[in-house]
Amino acid sequence: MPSQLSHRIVSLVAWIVSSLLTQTYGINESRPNILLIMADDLGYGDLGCFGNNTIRTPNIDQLAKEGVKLTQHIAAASVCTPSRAAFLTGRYPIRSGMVSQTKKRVFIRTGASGGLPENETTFAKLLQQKGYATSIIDISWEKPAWFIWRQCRRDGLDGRILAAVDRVGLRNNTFTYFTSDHGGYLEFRDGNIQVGGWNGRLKGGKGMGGWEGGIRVPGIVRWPGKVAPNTVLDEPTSLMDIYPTVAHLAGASVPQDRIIDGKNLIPLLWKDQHSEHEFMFHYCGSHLHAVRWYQKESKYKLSLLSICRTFPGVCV
Ligand SMILES: [Ca+2]
Repeated sequence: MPSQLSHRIVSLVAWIVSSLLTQTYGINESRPNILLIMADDLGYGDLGCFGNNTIRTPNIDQLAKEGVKLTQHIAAASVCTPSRAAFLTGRYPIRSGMVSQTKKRVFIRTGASGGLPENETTFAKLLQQKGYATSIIDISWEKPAWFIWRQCRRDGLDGRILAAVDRVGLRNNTFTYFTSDHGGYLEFRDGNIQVGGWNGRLKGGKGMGGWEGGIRVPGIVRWPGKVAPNTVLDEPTSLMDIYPTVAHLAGASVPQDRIIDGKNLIPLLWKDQHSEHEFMFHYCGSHLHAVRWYQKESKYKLSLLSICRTFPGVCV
């Protein structure tokens, strides 16, 4: 394992975009609090509610039971930096320049030069303009980490965040979302033990932009009284969809001077209709590796390149 990766192999990032200070900010009570939880490198098969029968993840399983499980939820990239940039901006990372022409595809440290261009507008900025208070919590810890212990620990942290929402009586007025930034890192091992996540039946993993194991991730939405509990949604959705979705919830408009690739999830969650994503593009760095075409009852995926290595930062 590259030593520079060791400091943040496991992390859980929670964006708490909150209207907790409703009176202070004058936010209409019809606008929900927004809690976004992103796990790092969590594979499609790492959760009980997504088919794992070895690792206990009762808190996230309960969240799924109380909300909608997105089974075709796709990250815009198969490594951290471009995936998170797309999540924050609602745009494919190639539009903002958050992709690499070289084999190095991630920023390892926040102090590195570069980063998200200043003319990009994150969803946090949109919501702040509508009076929301925003916050981000980054929970990281060092490896060791026996994989099952790590996943249970991660689930426990998720549970504490969700319990805190309950404790202050905000469960029913909080839009809660859970996902991972990309698929599990299959080659990350501690001796003979695989510690980098499991992508279930999906082929490929972290670093593989054209294969499902690299880009399809767990997705869960809970909004009591607003979205039906214990529901499974098989329509194609993207992490980029969160951008227009939370903008809609806050009554904000998305920028009109640029293309937003995400689609508002609310119509899909509220009505029995099809995804607005007709095409989804799957890149490895700046190279297009696959295209997903979805037309109502028909689903196709064209794989353009199948040679990929999963080692982070390398894509051929
Ligand atoms: Ca990651």
